[in-house]
Amino acid sequence: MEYGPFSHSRKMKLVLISPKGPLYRKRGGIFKRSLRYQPLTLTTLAALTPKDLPIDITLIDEGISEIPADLQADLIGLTVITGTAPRAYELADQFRAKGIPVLLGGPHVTLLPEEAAGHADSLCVGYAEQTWPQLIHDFIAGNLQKIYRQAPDFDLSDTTLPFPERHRFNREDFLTQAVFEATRACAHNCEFCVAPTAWGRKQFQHPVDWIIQDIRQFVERTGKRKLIFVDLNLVSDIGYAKQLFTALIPLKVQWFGLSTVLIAHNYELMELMARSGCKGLLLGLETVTSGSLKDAGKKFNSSVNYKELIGTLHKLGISIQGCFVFGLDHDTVDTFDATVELAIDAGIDLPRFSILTPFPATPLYQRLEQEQRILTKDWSLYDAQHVVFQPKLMTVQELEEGHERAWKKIYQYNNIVRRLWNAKNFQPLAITANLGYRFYAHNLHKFYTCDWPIEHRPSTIDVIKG
Ligand code: B12
Ligand code: SF4
Repeated sequence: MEYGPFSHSRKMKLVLISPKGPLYRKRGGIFKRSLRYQPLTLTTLAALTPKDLPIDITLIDEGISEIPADLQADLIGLTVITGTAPRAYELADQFRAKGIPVLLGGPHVTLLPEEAAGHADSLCVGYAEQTWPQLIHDFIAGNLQKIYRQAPDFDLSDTTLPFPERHRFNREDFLTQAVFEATRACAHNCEFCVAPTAWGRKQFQHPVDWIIQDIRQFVERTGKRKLIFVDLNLVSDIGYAKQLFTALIPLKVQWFGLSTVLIAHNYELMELMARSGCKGLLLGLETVTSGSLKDAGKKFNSSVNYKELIGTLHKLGISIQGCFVFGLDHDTVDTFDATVELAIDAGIDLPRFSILTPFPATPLYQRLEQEQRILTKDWSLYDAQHVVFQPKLMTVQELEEGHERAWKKIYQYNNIVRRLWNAKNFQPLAITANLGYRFYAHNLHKFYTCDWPIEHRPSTIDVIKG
């Protein structure tokens, strides 16, 4: 559909939506509203919207609130990850049928623009810091292009970039508003990871002064000093990480973030991290199976003794959310119990298990497709909790059941106690978080039930026989 120039006789109504994901497919969702943290994507896009134009912006996180049936909008933007793509397309088709132009952006659109194009008036591929203001100007001028692509030389070094407009959401609706991002993308190249495929391996870094100013203003406005960094790998560039951590010290904040286990090789950095206020780290431990790390293109993890690293971080006052993935090519039915044992023995404060997911366009997806092991392209099942490919040394059923069993076992009361005892972590926050995850573990099957009966899914033997 073609759209003419936007009339300036009234304010333009722009609505930005984060569609609900698989976790929320069941009415009410698995988590209470207050257990979700505020999405940074929408507040970032709101901030980037040109301020010289009369635009009224509404943000909707469908994970916590319904989209009004009578939603009025001149333009709607949807952010799309693979698991939410079917829902995003459904919404986009409905809005377009009512004559409202729709824009799609986000990781899934960046991975599969040709597919997304069938559901949108325009696409934003890659990061939108430069393209979004242009897109809005073009729309108002009646000159909307079909696709806006991140320029090859794009980076985040512009010190005049606006800070995310977190205040646009109701603070009470979220566990926290204190969501920050200093860097994007990661220098590594793990076979299953979306980041290198979608955005390349370049280091995208906001200037340290920029992120510090964003945090300072937030602390002054809200009085809150507990922050989350959503950066995929905060220590991807050690020089940058050191500058950032040093600059955080005077702010006296406490923060939680993500890192690779390679931090084990740099005690000075771990110590600086702790002094800067780090209280929790999410570590991609991935697997205990020898051979699987190589399968995942993550051999660098094998240089680290997980138990020692976790012990060191605990001594520095840093709790660990340890993430494991099941279904790599060397994994067998024995992998589940072995992983649970390691998590208990190492005293991982909060273990998380996912099922290996070949997100489209990643090297893993391409390899499995070549090996004819992709079992479904129903993207709503690409949520890291369903088996969508044929595992090598297990059946689909064994992988799905083993994953669920591992969740239940690691969050049995006795195992929570053993882990936290080994971690010497008796803080109320750790206990509450474990009880929350215990609830999740025991309800996993209810919330992730899919319409693909397990008895109809192929087994290893079927697939190998072809
Ligand atoms: C924070 C986060 C979450 C939060 C999200 C909730 C929240 N309230 O924030 C939580 C922890 C709940 C989460 C959960 C999951 N996540 Co997540 N998450 C992230 C993370 C780390 C940061 C996202 C973010 O805020 N970035 C900052 C913003 C500013 O960047 P951005 O979103 O990319 O947006 C920019 C551009 O992409 C573009 N853009 C984005 N959308 C749009 C829309 C329009 C219209 C336009 C114009 C532009 C545009 O403009 C922005 C500015 O440049 C990303 C990794 C990453 N760094 O991107 C993974 C990531 C998005 N998650 C991922 C996954 C897989 C999941 C889970 C399935 C994992 C799981 N095991 O459960 C679940 C599914 C959740 C669901 N909805 O169903 C994958 C998505 C892969 C894919 N192809 O789908 C990512 C990319 C991580 C990865 N490396 O694989 N996640
Ligand atoms: S280290 Fe983490 S963020 Fe980086 S490519 Fe590997 S999985 Fe992705």
